[in-house]
Amino acid sequence: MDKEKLQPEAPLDEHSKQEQLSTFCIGHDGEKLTTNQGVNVSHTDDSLKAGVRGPTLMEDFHFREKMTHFDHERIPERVVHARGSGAHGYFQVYEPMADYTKAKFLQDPSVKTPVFVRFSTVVGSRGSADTVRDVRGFATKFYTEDGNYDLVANNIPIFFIQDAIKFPDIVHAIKPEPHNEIPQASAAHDTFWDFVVNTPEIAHMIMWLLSDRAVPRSFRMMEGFGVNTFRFVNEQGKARFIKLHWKPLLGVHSLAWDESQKLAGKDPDFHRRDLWDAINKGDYPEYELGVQMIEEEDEFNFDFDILDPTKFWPEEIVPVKLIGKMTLNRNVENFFAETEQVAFHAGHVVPGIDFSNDPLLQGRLFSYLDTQLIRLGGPNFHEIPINRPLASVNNNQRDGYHRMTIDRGVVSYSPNSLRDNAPEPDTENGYVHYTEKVDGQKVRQRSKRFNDHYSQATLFWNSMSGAEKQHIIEAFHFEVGGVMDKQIRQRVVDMFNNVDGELAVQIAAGIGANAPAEPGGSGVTASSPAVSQANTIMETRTRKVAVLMENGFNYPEVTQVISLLQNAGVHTEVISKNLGMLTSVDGQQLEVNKNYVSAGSIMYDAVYITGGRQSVDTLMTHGDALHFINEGFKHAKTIGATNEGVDLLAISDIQATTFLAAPESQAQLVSEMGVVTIRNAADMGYFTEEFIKGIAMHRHWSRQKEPVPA
Ligand code: HDE
Repeated sequence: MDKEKLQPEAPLDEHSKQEQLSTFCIGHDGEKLTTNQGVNVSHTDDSLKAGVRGPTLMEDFHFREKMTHFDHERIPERVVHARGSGAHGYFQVYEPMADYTKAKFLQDPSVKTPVFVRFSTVVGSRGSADTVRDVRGFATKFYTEDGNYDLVANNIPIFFIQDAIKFPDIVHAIKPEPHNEIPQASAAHDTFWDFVVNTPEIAHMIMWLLSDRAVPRSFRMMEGFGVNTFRFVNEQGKARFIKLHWKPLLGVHSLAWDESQKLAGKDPDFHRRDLWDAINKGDYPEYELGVQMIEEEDEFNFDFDILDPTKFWPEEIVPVKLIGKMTLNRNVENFFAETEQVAFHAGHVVPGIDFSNDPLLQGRLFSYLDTQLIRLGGPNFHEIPINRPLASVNNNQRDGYHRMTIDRGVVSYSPNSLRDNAPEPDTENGYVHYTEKVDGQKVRQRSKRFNDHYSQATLFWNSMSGAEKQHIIEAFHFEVGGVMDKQIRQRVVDMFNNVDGELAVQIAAGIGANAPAEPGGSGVTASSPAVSQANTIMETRTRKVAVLMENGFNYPEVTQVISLLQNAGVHTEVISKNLGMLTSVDGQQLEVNKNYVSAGSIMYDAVYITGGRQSVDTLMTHGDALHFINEGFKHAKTIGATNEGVDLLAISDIQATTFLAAPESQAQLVSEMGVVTIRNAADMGYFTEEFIKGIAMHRHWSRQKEPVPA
């Protein structure tokens, strides 16, 4: 009898998926051009014609094939999360998790389980900009020895709605309006806010969506949240409710809203490029996997329903246990083959991970498979290389569009005797659904325990720093400012008065609406410090500094600063009016990385102006250099200048609101809200140390930036 396996079983390691993928890779180097039938082609620049000016002939099979293939090159983009960026890596658990789950990839700290991650925006089309205000997707496929496990997460821990049946409605409301397909990748329009004011359960998610979380600095600097409640089940069959989280080692950081809008024009691929470049440089993004666990018997011991996806479990109440780390260390070979064709599914689980009755999750379980059938053209998408498990696949499923496997033998049914009943169910290690007791009437209703829509929205608001609150208010002004219907605008104010009275007053002021008649609020006074980005990890590693200079710069000065920055893991780029080489006072040369036309302060975390009389005198005549400084200051970035470089800050608009080192000061460092200057100094050590501290703080939101134009 035929007992061959479809895939050989080999010990799984970090490289297993790469090895499997490489069997499908083709380079074409040094090869002759052929048709898809392998026939060599002699000429591809002219079609076959009847006479040099005559009509093209149907007989030209090369032309027909080339054109037909081209005509069919596109597949439907994802209905949501269309724009994405992928990367490979591996995951390692810190210690065996057997007490909680039997999932094999969570047992052995020496095993590196291969993973593929796809980050995405939700609303925009495939070609939309990366930096728009939106939720970010953070989907991870673990190729485990027990089969594929997908953790299909977002960078916000809760969701817009409580029941998946509302998903088509919310997506229709937020997508561009159907009559004119405006606006692209934006919630700032009538249909979305019309849906909002008619859907109280959305209030909490709107608070997160209008917060800094929705404009991340980098995919490398955002959290991931599985959102839905799942279960861990151990070998003894004991289950616990869980929520899974990714925690970036670089902390959680965001762009300024003005910056993200400008980046959408200057570099629409900002996040994609950032991820790609970081991996190429060896700055591998790392995230710890965290789990929150609730015992089954504690299911009803919280003042929120643990199955309600519009609620998070505050870390202060349910601590996050960090159980492993993921490292992304390899870019894709081919975007379409990997990032576009990867198919995630919230229902791809392995033994040890199980579902809950969260009504949003239940609906997701249907949607993901269904959407892949249309997007990837049939039921065999699991055979596409990026989707193939490393565990062997054996079953009696057959045929269908694009079937790759050649199933041997005559048996494709069970039970059978012709093949000893193979492939046979694995009664020992096969997946067994958790035996949860379910009892109820068939009803189209929602639990009353899901009815509190404002308490956690207030909790979130209470947890924000002053700057974060200000950003939320400004985001309301922008988003609701884009709504034409004045009634809807007024209803937004009234709705968010349920969250916080002062918030509602502030929203009203910016959108031409009336402040609420009655002071509002939900009565919640508690906060959850863990959700504020003011309390995140502050890091310098992988940050980017723009160094502004021209001919006649001070070589020892700038090279000392650059090398000290590099030691702290900070990258630098030299920006000047023109590309090419710049010559220092003492005849040394440095290459320019970008000119003002191709770069902008928005692409960097900090700006540094180095000394050298001639260099700074030239910079002082460049409006672009002054704009660079004003804009960087406005976006609360760290700004540093040494020696003559301080003169440039002194004629920029920032001098009105900040202290700078005075011309006569002798090597005295002045550091104020992220503006770091020193004059008459030869050693840059002290300056750079302070400059690095400023960069580590990410942004200096509390500085006085209102009067500075940019
Ligand atoms: Fe998704 N979601 N979703 N979603 N989702 C899709 O599947 C859906 C939800 C998430 O990079 C679709 O392959 C329903 C929550 C990510 O390929 C679709 C509901 C969370 C991605 C779908 C939700 C997510 C998707 C579209 C219940 C965070 C991108 C294309 C209301 C935990 C995966 C596709 C990738 C993609 C349905 C809610 C995350 C249509 C019905 C909650 C990261 O199947």
